[in-house]
Amino acid sequence: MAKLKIYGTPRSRAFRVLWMAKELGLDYDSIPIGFDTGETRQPPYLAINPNGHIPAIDDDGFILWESMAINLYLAKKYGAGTLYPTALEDEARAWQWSLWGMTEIERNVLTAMFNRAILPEGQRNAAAADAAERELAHPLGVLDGALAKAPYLLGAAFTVADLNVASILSWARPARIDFAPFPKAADWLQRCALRPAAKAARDLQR
Ligand SMILES: N[C@@H](CCC(=O)N[C@@H](CS)C(=O)NCC(=O)O)C(=O)O
Repeated sequence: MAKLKIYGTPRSRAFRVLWMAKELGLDYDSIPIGFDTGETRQPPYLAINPNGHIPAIDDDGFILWESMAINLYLAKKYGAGTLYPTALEDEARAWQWSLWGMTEIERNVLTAMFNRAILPEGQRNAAAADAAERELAHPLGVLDGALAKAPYLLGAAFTVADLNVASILSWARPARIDFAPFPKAADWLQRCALRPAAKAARDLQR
């Protein structure tokens, strides 16, 4: 059986998959394709992900792209009963939170991060960042409400649902999103970020 390959530099959404691989203790090869080098648009990589985006994985010949789908797959294959829930309803809620992170949170966190931290100062749009942060108030309130009821999104234990949402929200710090109105979400995000596997994945970014 060939070793799992994870495509994408750790300083990209591949971070999410590397965090999952670390949580699961997987043995993998990292292929640190960059998003700013043109490699994602070259034929060898387009054969892996025709969208030209990272991350993607090759799990013994099985190719998969889209960060949330990859993490749900890896968690189910290698972490059933721990990182991946066994009850049908909990599995559905893991999908719910993962899709929610991508559709309700990701774009606005990214907009705030680019306009507050990534773009050269002269190209930043402070109004766009502020508008994105205002848009985030409602979904972050939803997250805070869920975490007022239980320590983690599916209940007592950290699962793929937490990893997927927290990995998207790992951009909230450089985006300087104010979490003061969302104390439960802030506490949860910190607990997720302090996990040894999260730290190990962050170390790959240095
Ligand atoms: N929805 C995709 C988005 C992937 C994506 O846009 N990745 C960026 C890097 S974080 C990328 O590949 N950019 C380079 C490009 O589009 O050529 C996912 O979550 O996997």
